[in-house]
Amino acid sequence: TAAKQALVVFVLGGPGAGKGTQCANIVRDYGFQHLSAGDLLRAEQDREGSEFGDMIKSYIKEGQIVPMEVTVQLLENAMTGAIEKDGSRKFLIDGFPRKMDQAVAFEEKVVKSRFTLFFDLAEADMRKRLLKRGETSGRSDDNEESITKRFRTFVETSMPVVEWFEKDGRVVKVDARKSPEEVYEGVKAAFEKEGI
Ligand code: UP5
Ligand code: MG
Repeated sequence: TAAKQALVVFVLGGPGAGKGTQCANIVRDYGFQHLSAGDLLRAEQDREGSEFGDMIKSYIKEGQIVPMEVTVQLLENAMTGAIEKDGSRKFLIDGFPRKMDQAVAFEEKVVKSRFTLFFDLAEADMRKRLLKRGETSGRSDDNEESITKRFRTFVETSMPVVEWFEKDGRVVKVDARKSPEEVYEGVKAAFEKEGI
């Protein structure tokens, strides 16, 4: 597919680590397209006539990873759409891959990522951010019970993906504890290190 020629950076980190917030900065300054797997799944969940709506809804509330066929297809469609529409070739893929099978399938079927930008933050801080956002976000998974489940999935299922990329020398970690502006300084340093 056309996506084979794309430059892909995976953006990972625990729930609420600040992936979406920092992706907006990168889009503004580096001309990347931002594709959030979670946003694509939430849009598919709400799309009239989707055969996956109910399934996605329950996976998200339970903090589980939606079967990869669905997510990989949504991402591939979004990439090809953007490439056809305006010739985009640089993509930030936010919140994906978060399970080993997705990582392997995407890199085999779609394109190999250049590197993974990883936002490092302690669970207590992530929880605080998510509960605060939950006051207004309307997200079905921004509540104590779902947050706890999301953390468990992150540790058990998603961290192994990061460790696997790390063994391959393709992870750059950014300290996500400070203010958004300070965290972004770390992001810029990471992009510089990667020659982007
Ligand atoms: N905030 C941000 N930066 C801050 C800072 N430096 N200091 C203080 N506050 C900061 O930020 C979270 C909140 O913190 C915001 O209120 C922000 O203002 C503040 P945000 O940038 O939104 O963090 P992010 O890491 O994007 O958090 P998000 O909740 O989106 O992460 P998740 O990874 O949990 O959510 P996602 O949407 O990626 O996935 C949701 C669910 O979809 C998953 O649990 C799963 O069920 C499903 N999913 C799949 O099944 N498969 C996939 O491949 C992907 C998702
Ligand atoms: Mg997000």
